[in-house]
Amino acid sequence: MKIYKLMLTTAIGVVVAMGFGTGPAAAKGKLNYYCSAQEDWCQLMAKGFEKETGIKVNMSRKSSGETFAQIKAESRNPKGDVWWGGTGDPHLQAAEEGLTEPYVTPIRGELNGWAISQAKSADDKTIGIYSGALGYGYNADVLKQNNLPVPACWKDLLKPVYKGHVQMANPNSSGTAYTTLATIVQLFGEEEGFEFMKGLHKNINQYTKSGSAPIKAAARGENTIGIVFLHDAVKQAVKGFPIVAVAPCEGTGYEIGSMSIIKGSRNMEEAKKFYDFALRADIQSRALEVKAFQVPSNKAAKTSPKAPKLADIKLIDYDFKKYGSSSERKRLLKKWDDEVKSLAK
Ligand code: S7P
Repeated sequence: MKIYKLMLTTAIGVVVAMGFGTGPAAAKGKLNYYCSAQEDWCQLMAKGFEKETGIKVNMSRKSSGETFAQIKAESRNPKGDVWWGGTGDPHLQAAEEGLTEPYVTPIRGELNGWAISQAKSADDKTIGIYSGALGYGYNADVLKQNNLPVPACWKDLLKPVYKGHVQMANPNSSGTAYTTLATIVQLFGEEEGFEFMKGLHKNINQYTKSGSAPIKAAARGENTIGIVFLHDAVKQAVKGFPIVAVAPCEGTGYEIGSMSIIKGSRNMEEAKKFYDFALRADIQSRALEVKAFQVPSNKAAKTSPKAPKLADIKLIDYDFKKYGSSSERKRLLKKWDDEVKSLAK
Protein backbone atom coordinates (compact mmCIF):
# COMPACT_ATOMS: atom_id res chain seq x y z
CA MET A 1 0.00 0.00 0.00
CA LYS A 2 2.81 2.39 1.04
CA ILE A 3 4.74 1.53 -2.12
CA TYR A 4 1.63 2.10 -4.25
CA LYS A 5 1.09 5.53 -2.57
CA LEU A 6 4.74 6.46 -3.14
CA MET A 7 4.53 5.48 -6.82
CA LEU A 8 1.35 7.52 -7.27
CA THR A 9 2.88 10.59 -5.58
CA THR A 10 6.02 10.26 -7.70
CA ALA A 11 3.95 9.92 -10.87
CA ILE A 12 1.94 13.05 -9.99
CA GLY A 13 5.19 14.84 -9.17
CA VAL A 14 6.63 13.95 -12.58
CA VAL A 15 3.48 15.09 -14.36
CA VAL A 16 3.49 18.40 -12.44
CA ALA A 17 7.21 18.87 -13.08
CA MET A 18 6.60 18.36 -16.83
CA GLY A 19 4.09 21.14 -16.61
CA PHE A 20 0.96 19.21 -17.59
CA GLY A 21 -2.18 20.53 -15.98
CA THR A 22 -0.47 23.31 -14.07
CA GLY A 23 1.85 25.14 -16.51
CA PRO A 24 -0.39 27.18 -18.83
CA ALA A 25 2.47 28.26 -21.10
CA ALA A 26 3.56 24.67 -21.77
CA ALA A 27 -0.01 23.47 -22.18
CA LYS A 28 -0.86 26.21 -24.69
CA GLY A 29 2.01 25.51 -27.04
CA LYS A 30 4.21 27.68 -29.23
CA LEU A 31 4.39 29.06 -32.74
CA ASN A 32 7.44 29.80 -34.87
CA TYR A 33 6.26 32.75 -36.91
CA TYR A 34 8.08 34.04 -40.01
CA CYS A 35 6.95 37.52 -40.91
CA SER A 36 7.65 39.51 -44.10
CA ALA A 37 5.54 42.62 -43.53
CA GLN A 38 6.77 45.71 -41.69
CA GLU A 39 8.33 45.03 -38.28
CA ASP A 40 5.67 47.01 -36.34
CA TRP A 41 2.82 45.09 -37.96
CA CYS A 42 4.63 41.76 -37.44
CA GLN A 43 4.97 42.58 -33.73
CA LEU A 44 1.35 43.64 -33.42
CA MET A 45 0.20 40.33 -34.90
CA ALA A 46 2.54 38.29 -32.70
CA LYS A 47 1.51 40.05 -29.49
CA GLY A 48 -2.20 40.00 -30.36
CA PHE A 49 -2.11 36.25 -31.02
CA GLU A 50 -0.09 35.53 -27.90
CA LYS A 51 -2.48 37.58 -25.77
CA GLU A 52 -5.61 35.96 -27.16
CA THR A 53 -4.43 32.34 -27.15
CA GLY A 54 -1.61 32.11 -24.61
CA ILE A 55 0.47 30.46 -27.35
CA LYS A 56 4.09 31.61 -27.14
CA VAL A 57 5.19 33.21 -30.43
CA ASN A 58 8.81 33.19 -31.61
CA MET A 59 9.01 35.74 -34.38
CA SER A 60 11.57 36.25 -37.11
CA ARG A 61 11.20 39.18 -39.57
CA LYS A 62 12.81 39.02 -42.99
CA SER A 63 11.96 40.29 -46.48
CA SER A 64 9.85 38.09 -48.74
CA GLY A 65 12.64 36.69 -50.96
CA GLU A 66 14.86 36.09 -47.95
CA THR A 67 12.11 34.23 -46.07
CA PHE A 68 11.44 32.09 -49.12
CA ALA A 69 15.16 31.21 -49.29
CA GLN A 70 15.21 30.39 -45.57
CA ILE A 71 12.16 28.09 -45.76
CA LYS A 72 13.71 26.34 -48.76
CA ALA A 73 17.05 25.93 -46.99
CA GLU A 74 15.30 24.51 -43.91
CA SER A 75 12.93 22.24 -45.83
CA ARG A 76 14.58 18.96 -44.68
CA ASN A 77 14.31 20.11 -41.09
CA PRO A 78 11.62 22.80 -40.93
CA LYS A 79 11.96 25.32 -38.14
CA GLY A 80 9.10 27.67 -39.01
CA ASP A 81 5.36 27.03 -38.67
CA VAL A 82 3.63 29.89 -40.42
CA TRP A 83 4.78 32.56 -42.89
CA TRP A 84 2.66 35.71 -42.73
CA GLY A 85 2.98 38.68 -45.07
CA GLY A 86 5.22 39.56 -47.94
CA THR A 87 4.39 39.64 -51.61
CA GLY A 88 2.45 36.71 -53.06
CA ASP A 89 4.95 35.68 -55.75
CA PRO A 90 7.43 33.88 -53.44
CA HIS A 91 4.49 32.32 -51.52
CA LEU A 92 3.27 30.90 -54.86
CA GLN A 93 6.77 29.66 -55.62
CA ALA A 94 6.93 27.99 -52.19
CA ALA A 95 3.60 26.28 -52.90
CA GLU A 96 4.79 25.03 -56.28
CA GLU A 97 8.01 23.71 -54.77
CA GLY A 98 6.10 21.79 -52.10
CA LEU A 99 7.41 23.89 -49.21
CA THR A 100 3.99 24.80 -47.82
CA GLU A 101 0.94 22.93 -46.59
CA PRO A 102 -2.65 23.06 -47.91
CA TYR A 103 -5.27 24.40 -45.50
CA VAL A 104 -8.83 25.62 -46.05
CA THR A 105 -9.87 28.11 -43.39
CA PRO A 106 -13.46 28.07 -42.12
CA ILE A 107 -13.65 31.87 -42.67
CA ARG A 108 -12.75 31.77 -46.33
CA GLY A 109 -16.26 32.98 -47.24
CA GLU A 110 -15.52 36.35 -45.60
CA LEU A 111 -12.66 37.10 -48.00
CA ASN A 112 -12.41 39.11 -51.21
CA GLY A 113 -12.32 37.14 -54.47
CA TRP A 114 -8.64 38.03 -55.14
CA ALA A 115 -7.58 36.43 -51.85
CA ILE A 116 -9.44 33.22 -52.67
CA SER A 117 -8.09 33.15 -56.26
CA GLN A 118 -4.59 33.27 -54.79
CA ALA A 119 -5.47 30.20 -52.68
CA LYS A 120 -7.11 28.35 -55.56
CA SER A 121 -4.15 28.91 -57.88
CA ALA A 122 -1.89 27.23 -55.30
CA ASP A 123 -4.11 24.29 -54.29
CA ASP A 124 -4.84 26.07 -50.97
CA LYS A 125 -1.18 26.22 -49.98
CA THR A 126 -1.35 29.99 -49.58
CA ILE A 127 -3.98 32.72 -49.29
CA GLY A 128 -4.25 36.49 -49.79
CA ILE A 129 -4.17 38.64 -46.66
CA TYR A 130 -3.90 42.12 -48.23
CA SER A 131 -3.35 43.86 -51.51
CA GLY A 132 -1.53 47.03 -52.58
CA ALA A 133 -0.30 48.84 -55.68
CA LEU A 134 3.32 49.50 -56.58
CA GLY A 135 4.67 52.94 -57.41
CA TYR A 136 7.16 55.30 -55.88
CA GLY A 137 7.41 58.11 -53.41
CA TYR A 138 9.61 61.18 -53.28
CA ASN A 139 10.71 63.60 -50.59
CA ALA A 140 9.27 66.93 -51.76
CA ASP A 141 11.81 68.96 -49.76
CA VAL A 142 14.84 67.09 -51.10
CA LEU A 143 13.46 67.27 -54.64
CA LYS A 144 13.10 71.05 -54.32
CA GLN A 145 16.53 71.52 -52.71
CA ASN A 146 18.04 69.73 -55.73
CA ASN A 147 15.93 71.66 -58.27
CA LEU A 148 14.56 68.43 -59.63
CA PRO A 149 11.35 68.14 -61.70
CA VAL A 150 8.38 66.34 -60.15
CA PRO A 151 8.26 62.78 -61.58
CA ALA A 152 4.92 61.30 -62.63
CA CYS A 153 5.73 58.27 -64.78
CA TRP A 154 8.01 55.21 -64.64
CA LYS A 155 9.98 56.56 -67.62
CA ASP A 156 10.64 59.85 -65.81
CA LEU A 157 12.92 57.89 -63.49
CA LEU A 158 15.31 57.24 -66.39
CA LYS A 159 16.09 60.95 -66.86
CA PRO A 160 19.76 61.76 -66.21
CA VAL A 161 18.76 64.53 -63.75
CA TYR A 162 17.79 61.82 -61.28
CA LYS A 163 21.24 60.19 -61.26
CA GLY A 164 21.97 59.10 -57.70
CA HIS A 165 18.49 60.11 -56.54
CA VAL A 166 16.59 56.83 -56.97
CA GLN A 167 16.66 53.86 -54.62
CA MET A 168 15.02 50.44 -54.84
CA ALA A 169 15.57 47.10 -53.17
CA ASN A 170 17.35 44.09 -54.63
CA PRO A 171 14.68 41.82 -56.21
CA ASN A 172 16.46 38.70 -54.92
CA SER A 173 15.82 39.60 -51.30
CA SER A 174 12.80 41.85 -51.65
CA GLY A 175 9.28 41.03 -52.78
CA THR A 176 8.64 44.72 -53.50
CA ALA A 177 11.60 44.87 -55.88
CA TYR A 178 10.67 41.57 -57.58
CA THR A 179 7.17 43.03 -58.10
CA THR A 180 8.88 46.07 -59.67
CA LEU A 181 10.89 43.90 -62.06
CA ALA A 182 7.86 41.78 -63.02
CA THR A 183 5.70 44.90 -63.40
CA ILE A 184 8.16 46.62 -65.74
CA VAL A 185 8.47 43.46 -67.86
CA GLN A 186 4.68 43.16 -68.09
CA LEU A 187 4.18 46.86 -68.85
CA PHE A 188 6.85 47.32 -71.51
CA GLY A 189 7.56 43.76 -72.71
CA GLU A 190 10.70 41.82 -71.76
CA GLU A 191 13.19 43.44 -74.11
CA GLU A 192 12.16 47.03 -73.46
CA GLY A 193 11.57 46.20 -69.79
CA PHE A 194 15.18 45.09 -69.34
CA GLU A 195 16.40 48.17 -71.21
CA PHE A 196 14.35 50.18 -68.70
CA MET A 197 15.95 48.34 -65.75
CA LYS A 198 19.43 49.00 -67.22
CA GLY A 199 18.61 52.70 -67.65
CA LEU A 200 17.22 52.87 -64.13
CA HIS A 201 20.39 51.21 -62.80
CA LYS A 202 22.34 54.31 -63.87
CA ASN A 203 20.23 56.45 -61.53
CA ILE A 204 20.12 54.04 -58.57
CA ASN A 205 22.15 55.12 -55.55
CA GLN A 206 21.72 51.82 -53.68
CA TYR A 207 19.91 48.48 -53.89
CA THR A 208 18.66 47.81 -50.37
CA LYS A 209 17.80 44.44 -48.83
CA SER A 210 14.32 45.42 -47.66
CA GLY A 211 11.60 46.73 -49.97
CA SER A 212 10.41 49.59 -47.80
CA ALA A 213 13.93 50.84 -46.91
CA PRO A 214 14.13 53.29 -49.89
CA ILE A 215 11.11 55.30 -48.72
CA LYS A 216 12.25 55.24 -45.10
CA ALA A 217 15.57 56.67 -46.30
CA ALA A 218 13.67 59.32 -48.30
CA ALA A 219 11.64 60.19 -45.19
CA ARG A 220 14.91 60.77 -43.30
CA GLY A 221 16.15 62.98 -46.15
CA GLU A 222 18.88 60.47 -47.08
CA ASN A 223 17.36 59.61 -50.45
CA THR A 224 15.10 61.43 -52.93
CA ILE A 225 12.89 58.85 -54.70
CA GLY A 226 12.08 55.35 -53.41
CA ILE A 227 10.42 52.67 -55.55
CA VAL A 228 8.00 51.02 -53.13
CA PHE A 229 4.41 49.99 -52.61
CA LEU A 230 2.23 53.11 -52.45
CA HIS A 231 0.94 52.18 -48.98
CA ASP A 232 4.53 52.23 -47.70
CA ALA A 233 4.97 55.76 -49.09
CA VAL A 234 1.63 56.89 -47.62
CA LYS A 235 2.69 55.48 -44.22
CA GLN A 236 5.67 57.86 -44.16
CA ALA A 237 3.50 60.80 -45.28
CA VAL A 238 0.95 60.04 -42.54
CA LYS A 239 3.81 59.96 -40.03
CA GLY A 240 4.47 63.58 -40.99
CA PHE A 241 7.39 63.28 -43.41
CA PRO A 242 7.32 65.32 -46.68
CA ILE A 243 6.72 62.23 -48.81
CA VAL A 244 4.50 62.28 -51.88
CA ALA A 245 3.24 58.98 -53.35
CA VAL A 246 3.13 58.59 -57.13
CA ALA A 247 1.05 56.08 -59.08
CA PRO A 248 3.03 56.03 -62.38
CA CYS A 249 1.20 57.37 -65.43
CA GLU A 250 1.84 54.30 -67.62
CA GLY A 251 0.04 52.02 -65.12
CA THR A 252 1.49 49.76 -62.49
CA GLY A 253 1.51 46.33 -60.90
CA TYR A 254 0.24 45.26 -57.51
CA GLU A 255 0.73 42.58 -54.92
CA ILE A 256 -1.45 40.08 -53.17
CA GLY A 257 0.32 39.91 -49.81
CA SER A 258 0.01 36.32 -48.67
CA MET A 259 0.22 33.79 -45.84
CA SER A 260 1.24 30.13 -45.89
CA ILE A 261 1.67 27.26 -43.43
CA ILE A 262 5.11 25.69 -43.66
CA LYS A 263 5.23 22.03 -44.66
CA GLY A 264 6.43 19.82 -41.83
CA SER A 265 5.43 22.43 -39.21
CA ARG A 266 5.95 20.97 -35.73
CA ASN A 267 3.13 23.11 -34.35
CA MET A 268 0.49 22.52 -36.97
CA GLU A 269 -2.50 23.11 -34.70
CA GLU A 270 -1.09 26.47 -33.56
CA ALA A 271 -0.21 27.39 -37.17
CA LYS A 272 -3.81 26.79 -38.26
CA LYS A 273 -5.09 28.79 -35.29
CA PHE A 274 -2.86 31.71 -36.32
CA TYR A 275 -4.02 31.38 -39.94
CA ASP A 276 -7.70 31.69 -38.94
CA PHE A 277 -6.85 34.52 -36.51
CA ALA A 278 -4.99 36.51 -39.20
CA LEU A 279 -7.92 36.38 -41.61
CA ARG A 280 -10.51 37.70 -39.14
CA ALA A 281 -11.97 41.17 -39.82
CA ASP A 282 -11.24 42.49 -36.30
CA ILE A 283 -7.59 41.41 -36.56
CA GLN A 284 -7.07 42.80 -40.07
CA SER A 285 -8.66 46.10 -38.93
CA ARG A 286 -5.83 46.46 -36.39
CA ALA A 287 -3.41 47.14 -39.29
CA LEU A 288 -4.48 50.78 -39.05
CA GLU A 289 -2.94 50.98 -35.55
CA VAL A 290 0.49 50.71 -37.20
CA LYS A 291 -0.45 52.77 -40.26
CA ALA A 292 -0.42 49.76 -42.58
CA PHE A 293 -2.66 50.95 -45.41
CA GLN A 294 -2.91 47.84 -47.59
CA VAL A 295 -6.38 46.70 -48.72
CA PRO A 296 -7.40 43.94 -46.29
CA SER A 297 -8.56 40.58 -47.64
CA ASN A 298 -11.48 40.26 -45.21
CA LYS A 299 -14.36 42.23 -46.72
CA ALA A 300 -15.53 43.42 -43.29
CA ALA A 301 -12.13 44.73 -42.13
CA LYS A 302 -11.78 48.48 -41.64
CA THR A 303 -9.88 50.64 -44.12
CA SER A 304 -8.69 54.22 -43.88
CA PRO A 305 -9.58 57.16 -46.15
CA LYS A 306 -5.80 57.79 -46.25
CA ALA A 307 -5.16 54.42 -47.93
CA PRO A 308 -4.31 54.46 -51.66
CA LYS A 309 -7.49 53.71 -53.62
CA LEU A 310 -6.82 50.85 -56.01
CA ALA A 311 -9.87 51.79 -58.10
CA ASP A 312 -8.24 55.16 -58.92
CA ILE A 313 -4.94 53.60 -60.02
CA LYS A 314 -4.27 52.30 -63.52
CA LEU A 315 -3.46 48.69 -62.63
CA ILE A 316 -2.06 46.15 -65.06
CA ASP A 317 -3.53 42.66 -65.17
CA TYR A 318 -0.58 41.27 -63.18
CA ASP A 319 -0.05 37.62 -64.12
CA PHE A 320 0.49 36.10 -60.66
CA LYS A 321 0.53 32.55 -61.99
CA LYS A 322 3.37 33.25 -64.41
CA TYR A 323 5.46 35.63 -62.28
CA GLY A 324 4.94 33.57 -59.13
CA SER A 325 6.06 30.37 -60.87
CA SER A 326 9.36 28.91 -59.80
CA SER A 327 10.89 28.83 -63.29
CA GLU A 328 9.92 32.41 -64.20
CA ARG A 329 10.98 33.93 -60.87
CA LYS A 330 14.37 32.14 -61.04
CA ARG A 331 14.85 33.10 -64.69
CA LEU A 332 14.03 36.80 -64.20
CA LEU A 333 16.17 37.13 -61.09
CA LYS A 334 19.15 35.51 -62.82
CA LYS A 335 18.71 37.74 -65.86
CA TRP A 336 18.54 40.83 -63.63
CA ASP A 337 21.72 39.72 -61.78
CA ASP A 338 23.56 38.99 -65.06
CA GLU A 339 22.39 41.89 -67.19
CA VAL A 340 21.51 44.73 -64.80
CA LYS A 341 23.13 44.43 -61.37
CA SER A 342 26.53 43.61 -62.85
CA LEU A 343 26.57 46.74 -65.06
CA ALA A 344 28.92 49.58 -64.22
CA LYS A 345 27.16 52.88 -63.56
O1 S7P B 1 4.25 45.71 -45.07
C1 S7P B 1 4.66 46.45 -46.14
C2 S7P B 1 5.06 45.64 -47.31
O2 S7P B 1 5.46 46.50 -48.34
O3 S7P B 1 6.12 44.78 -47.01
C3 S7P B 1 5.99 43.60 -47.75
C4 S7P B 1 7.22 43.40 -48.44
O4 S7P B 1 7.25 42.38 -49.35
C5 S7P B 1 8.29 43.14 -47.39
O5 S7P B 1 9.35 43.75 -47.74
P1 S7P B 1 10.28 43.22 -48.97
O6 S7P B 1 9.92 44.01 -50.18
O7 S7P B 1 11.60 43.60 -48.42
O8 S7P B 1 10.09 41.75 -49.20
C6 S7P B 1 4.78 43.77 -48.65
O9 S7P B 1 4.10 42.62 -48.88
C7 S7P B 1 4.00 44.72 -47.82
O10 S7P B 1 2.95 45.32 -48.48
